[in-house]
Amino acid sequence: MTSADIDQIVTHPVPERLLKSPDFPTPHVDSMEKYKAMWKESVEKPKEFFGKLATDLLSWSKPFQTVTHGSFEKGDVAWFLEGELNASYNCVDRHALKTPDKIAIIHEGDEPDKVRRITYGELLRDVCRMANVLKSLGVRKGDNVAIYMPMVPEAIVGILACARIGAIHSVVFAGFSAESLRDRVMDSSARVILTSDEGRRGGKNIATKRIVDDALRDRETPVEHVIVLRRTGTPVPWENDRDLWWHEEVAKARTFCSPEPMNSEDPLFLLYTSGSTGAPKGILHTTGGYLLGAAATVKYIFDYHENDIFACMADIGWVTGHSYIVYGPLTLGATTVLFESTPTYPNPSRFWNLIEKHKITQFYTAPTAIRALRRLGDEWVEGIDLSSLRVIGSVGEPINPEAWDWYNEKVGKGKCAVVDTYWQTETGSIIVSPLPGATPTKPGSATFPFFGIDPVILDPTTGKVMDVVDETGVLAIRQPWPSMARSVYNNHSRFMETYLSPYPGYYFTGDGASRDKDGYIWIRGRVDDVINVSGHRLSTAEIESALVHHETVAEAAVIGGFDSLTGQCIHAFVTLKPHIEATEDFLTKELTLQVRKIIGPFAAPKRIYIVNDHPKTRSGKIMRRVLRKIVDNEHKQLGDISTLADPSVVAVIIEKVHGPV
Ligand code: 6R9
Repeated sequence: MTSADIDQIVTHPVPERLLKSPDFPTPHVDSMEKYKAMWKESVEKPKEFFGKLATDLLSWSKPFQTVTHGSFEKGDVAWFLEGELNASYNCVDRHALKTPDKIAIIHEGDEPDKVRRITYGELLRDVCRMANVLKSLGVRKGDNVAIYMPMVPEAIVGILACARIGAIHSVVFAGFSAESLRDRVMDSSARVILTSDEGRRGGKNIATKRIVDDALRDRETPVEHVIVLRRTGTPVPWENDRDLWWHEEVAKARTFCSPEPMNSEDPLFLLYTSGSTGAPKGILHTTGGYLLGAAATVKYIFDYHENDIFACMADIGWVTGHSYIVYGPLTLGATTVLFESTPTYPNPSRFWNLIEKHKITQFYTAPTAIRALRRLGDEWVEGIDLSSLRVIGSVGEPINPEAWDWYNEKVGKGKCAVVDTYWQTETGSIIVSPLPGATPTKPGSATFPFFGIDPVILDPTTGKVMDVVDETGVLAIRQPWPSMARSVYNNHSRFMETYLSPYPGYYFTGDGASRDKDGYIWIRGRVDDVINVSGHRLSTAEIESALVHHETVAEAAVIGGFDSLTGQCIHAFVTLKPHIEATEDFLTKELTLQVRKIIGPFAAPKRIYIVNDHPKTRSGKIMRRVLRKIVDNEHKQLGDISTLADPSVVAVIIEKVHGPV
């Protein structure tokens, strides 16, 4: 969007209904003045602000003395230093003790009539049992456990059981291939994997256990045990000295396990994510700060009140699932919805029926789902009672104003707060977003920083703060906040190089952004080699490496092109080794399979072009910028290509992509 486009955008005031209706609770922050005052205090007096918030929202078994310590320069950020707490105690016990019969999890199964409701009392027993199973297998504080599971309540039980005994969980999205799973298991030295016989999604069975078996086959791995949940009952191969049935093990276990007191800075989990270069990074989050960020954002950004039904549609394999299905809502004692299916199964009314059936108050999904449902037609959302909703959220990629308007009008009926929430795996929780009762919104803008976040837009070359309206620079954060990642697992120097060294004194997000004349922040997408397909974060380097692993491929260049449904899509340009005799059709199929096998189905390129050569500089660097312009139909404005070693390559590639001119 250009600045002229931004000027056309209509500003939406806070919906009257949220502020005035006797049927709704008063928002926690109900005016822009209040937000501004709170934000100012949070960045100017973080010790007071977060010290109080951490005492209000979390239960500590030993109080902290020092609220915040360390700096970006030194890379030694720490929060609530001497404090001790346990995340599972905060998410389960304290609510189970007070309101054991309150529903903690509503599980909406793949088939709409399969609903399970789990109370806090039941959750406590289940978590304790699993924690005891892990202990009986020798898992101790600081050990790693991998979780490769479908969207079933036991996945949450597994996560919280790890947290209870101080084991570090590493959830791997169940769409990742065996090879990706193996890489993550090896990097994190996981001793145990939690999985299921199969998963169910959109009416289909997914062979979860088989992928785990493949990941562990023929290699020395650190994995001693695989605990298998029976989800579908389909028979699966079994390794007697390694595999254990979940139901058999928990049946033997005691129903109480005391929570391990953890230092605020003890690791809570790892979550692997893609960056511009190299292998995926195990982003490390610690206990106190992370939990506070997750809980505080549910409270303020989703304006959570007791008795709300909170529904986040993400997968638990992504950070959004961690913070907004599990840790945020459960820390506050909320009822959280766990959705096993897809937005279109058995038909495109599924989300809306879900809201109506469970009287959901906060609903959180991704722009790609909103765009897909909008395309399928309004009839799927009309006539369904969505009046329980107060806040509807979007996350994962920039939301285009058309999709925002549709979401606001058709789903929110113009009466809900729409929160476009910007954040990352590394930030732990939302860092830029409107607040429902306070912020007038502009479709496409994530608006203003959350408490404790002091964002700046830097000139990418000089690293100086840009105080210019509507000019895009790189988004950086000026001071530490509680839920930021502390490190990359076993690779702190990579953490420093990626986030803290590029612009000394700042945390670098990797996203481009601008501010408009009213101070609203507009996120412009990644400035590095990360591609965002349907909100899934992929690195060009990873896909290229999967392609060149194929025996026919000499070199590969991968770029993100524009896609009206998925935001971006993957285009791969591949050169072959000499004397390859296969047809293009055969090869493109082969190479697609190759990427699916090495990374996972969601990383498959939309188009693969077999080319004779890449546009390269004289020093041999592939100019991806040129490929990007060709794919996005901007090859008339290629800019300066005089540095290319062989400019004639460009015409050949244009013809390949767009056909003969
Ligand atoms: C939470 C999550 C992070 C990247 C991030 C940015 C993009 C996320 C966004 C958004 C524009 C939003 N992103 N939310 N861009 N507006 N509201 O998605 O984490 O998977 O680590 O991806 O996603 O590019 O840098 P993660």
